[in-house]
Parts: sequence; C-alpha cells; structure tokens
Amino acid sequence: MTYTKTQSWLDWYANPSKPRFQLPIGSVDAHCHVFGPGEEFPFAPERKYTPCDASKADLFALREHLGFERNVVVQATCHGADNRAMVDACRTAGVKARGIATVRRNVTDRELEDLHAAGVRGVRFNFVKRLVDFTPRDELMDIAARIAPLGWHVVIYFESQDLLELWDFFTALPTTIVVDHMGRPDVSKPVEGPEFALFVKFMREHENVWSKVSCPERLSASGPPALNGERAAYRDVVPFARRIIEAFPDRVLWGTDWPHPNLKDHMPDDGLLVDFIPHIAVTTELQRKLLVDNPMRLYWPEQT
Ligand code: 0GY
Repeated sequence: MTYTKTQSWLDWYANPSKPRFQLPIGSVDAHCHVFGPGEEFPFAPERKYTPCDASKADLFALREHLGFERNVVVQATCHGADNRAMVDACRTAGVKARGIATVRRNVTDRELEDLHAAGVRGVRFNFVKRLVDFTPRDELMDIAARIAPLGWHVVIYFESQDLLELWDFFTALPTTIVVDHMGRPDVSKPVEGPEFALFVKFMREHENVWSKVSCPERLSASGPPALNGERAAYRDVVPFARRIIEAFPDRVLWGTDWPHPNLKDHMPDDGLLVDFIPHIAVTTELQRKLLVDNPMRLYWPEQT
C-alpha cells in the first residue's frame, strides 16, 4: 500500500556529514527505528502519524557511515504492535542488532519466543499522549510479568510532567527499566531545579533504572548550530545529559533516534549528533561505558 506522509513530516537527512568524533570500536546506536517501507510493512491503522519510509538498508548504511557496530531497533508507534518491520531489520542484521517490541496482552508465549529468537530483548511502554491511546496499567503490568522471565527489560517513554503520576507504576515494574531521552526534561528550566531533580532521584533510588541520554535535537530550545562551521550544537541539553552520565555512568545509553520521528523545526545531520557525544561524555572512559560497555551488557550479555 502507498501512504501519504503527514503534511508537516520532515524526511531524514539524506547526506549526513562524517562525524569528527571517532566512536570507540564496537559502539552501539541504542535507539533508532525503521519505518516500513509501507508497501512491504503497512503502518498500523491506529497510528497518530504517517512517516516517510526509512528502511533497514537505509539504517544499516547510516550505521556504517557514522562508524557504529550495532543497532538497537525500537518499535515505533506508527507500526503499533505489528513488529514485522523491526523484526525483519533485526533478522537481517543478525548479531549486529537487537530489538525492542510493542506487544499487547494477548501475545502468545510462542510469539514471545519468536521475537526473542529474532533478537528482541525488551518491550516499550509509551505514555506520550500525542503518540498513543491509553493502555490500562494492569495490562502493562501483565505484559511486564510475562517478559521478565525471558530476561527482557521495559523501555518507557514519557514526558517529565508525568513522572510523578507514573512513579508508583514504574517502581513496581519487575525488570530493568530504560527511560527514553532522560524523561524529556524541559531544558529551559535549571538543571538543578525540582523537575530534573525528581528524575535524578528516580534513578538514584532505583538501581534498575537506566536512561538514554539521547535526543538533544528533540529537547533543545537553542537548536542546531548556525551554518558557520560550528559543530557544537544543542548546548542547552549538555548540562542535563552530563549530569546523568556522571551520576550514573554504568546505566546510560546513547542513540541517534534516526529517522527522527515528528521533528517539526529541523532535521538533524546525524554526523553532528555524533559530535555531540564528547560534550556530554567528557572522558574516554565515560564514552566507552556509554557507547560500548553498557549497551553490550544489556543487549549482548552473552558476548561480554
Ligand atoms: C522517539 C520519539 C518519538 C516517536 C516515537 O514510536 C514513536 O512514534 O518514538 C516522538 O515523536 O517523540 O523517541 O523516536
């Protein structure tokens, strides 16, 4: 089926620059997506947006261009609980990819086993209201109980103003929890302020909570660099990401978020995004933990 993408949709950056920052050997892009192609893997009827196509071949080309070794392919909401595009990407990539799925309560044990065999190691619970309809908490808790014995974890995506309300649900989850994009802080507020302090407390008090220090392009108000050769972008996000990396160096992950769903103002050059990393992980040790040791321990424990 052919789809018409959402009117305001920005296509991914076609010719990203080569990063100046050389990624450590074995680096993992731990948050990225595939979209369709719609002709092969139809988008879900309940989706809130229709993206452009972003195929596994495009993703793998980006991986090579940027210098990553592996990807964690996260199920995007435009595919609902139909994991075929993500699974197909993982199967093709073999040991170079792991996946995060979306499943409903009626998923069978056989389906979970098949997902595991394809490389899936977690499920994503999404609480961002513009992206998904409400799912009852007891359904999510049932799913968490089903996937825990497989050694999987739960990826949670929420906005910072909702953390307090979701706190008790999150802290009752029986698995490792990975938070997308630091819980989407409002970076126009002080890093020392009460909002971000709540997120830091969430991680400090719960050793099973990890965070992706990803998506400066989504969180930033200052935006990308001016077109003057300056490559240090998204400066207002730096103190937030540094705080999390330095406080919890063994529980952080990084990802491109390619193909960058729902960005309205600009589409980032993925090479520039990689050059953001040394501003937030300022030593080679922190970089190695963020990009290699932590994702390998979580997604490829048999190889560490
Ligand atoms: C992201 C962000 C977004 C979308 C999705 O699954 C999705 O549709 O993740 C967003 O719009 O904030 O992390 O990729």
